[in-house]
Amino acid sequence: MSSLVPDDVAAALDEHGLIQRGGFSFDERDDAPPGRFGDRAKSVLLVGQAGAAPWPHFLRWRVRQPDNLKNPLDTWSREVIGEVAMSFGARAVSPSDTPYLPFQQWAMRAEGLMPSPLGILMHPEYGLWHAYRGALLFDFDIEIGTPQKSIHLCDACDRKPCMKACPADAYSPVGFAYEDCLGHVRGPNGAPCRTGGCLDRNACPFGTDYRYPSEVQTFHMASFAGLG
Ligand code: B12
Repeated sequence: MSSLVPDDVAAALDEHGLIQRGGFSFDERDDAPPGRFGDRAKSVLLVGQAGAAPWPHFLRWRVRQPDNLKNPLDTWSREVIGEVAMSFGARAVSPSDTPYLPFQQWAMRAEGLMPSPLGILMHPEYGLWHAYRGALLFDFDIEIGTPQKSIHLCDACDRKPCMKACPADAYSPVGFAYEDCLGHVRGPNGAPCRTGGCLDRNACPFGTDYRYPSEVQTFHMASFAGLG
């Protein structure tokens, strides 16, 4: 298959503020999800965002939707990525599809990323300010280079401020204390998290040019904490 496919996909995604986040061909050992016609997919191309670039595109779409629409960002992502998938003969999947697909494992393989102490993958340029909005599953191999091994910024970060800013100490080396985080965010002292986003994530010194604006952080926190 043409090596132009990923570039063409990238151009189509760009119209929505989305970017192509690398990809790979599944090998025999992979538990590959079904492709467009139900057989095991041959390859995957990840779709995501750097910083809050899709936000204005999402907002323009949002004003035309009912106010009470559930999971609007997921709905928008499925709609636009679904259209791109269709025009390239792929099947679109979402990070919210259940059973959950291993998006972070795919991303580590596609872009050579490693997890930060928070569980969010650390990107050498975007820091913690990036995410995945979907993936395209192809029934053929795509020609896409193996990612270069990038430096893992957390290795050189001695102070680890991301482990010290949370008032509920929700992130620790043993994992993420989901209930403690939720209790704090929803509680009387949770206003800074509700309006400014996760304090630990914001304490990271890397990729700050890509930090989501507070409007976007408020939106994500409301959806995470069921406040919307
Ligand atoms: C369920 C889920 C959660 C759960 C539980 C996480 C968990 N313990 O696994 C909860 C609700 C706690 C959660 C929270 C958040 N999540 Co979340 N989550 C997911 C989801 C939908 C499924 C995870 C899963 O089980 N995958 C299936 C397994 C088989 O795949 P995997 O690749 O092996 O999964 C890895 C993760 O589970 C990871 N992991 C384990 N514990 C935790 C904890 C956190 C906080 C994170 C981020 C990852 C993580 O380790 C696994 C092995 O590599 C993924 C999307 C996806 N499909 O993966 C997003 C995902 C991992 N989350 C993401 C994010 C950004 C968050 C938040 C930081 C922000 C937000 N969405 O509001 C919050 C943290 C809250 C805060 N303080 O801000 C991003 C991470 C992007 C990145 N750059 O790496 C993902 C990929 C969604 C996306 N659209 O991009 N999440």
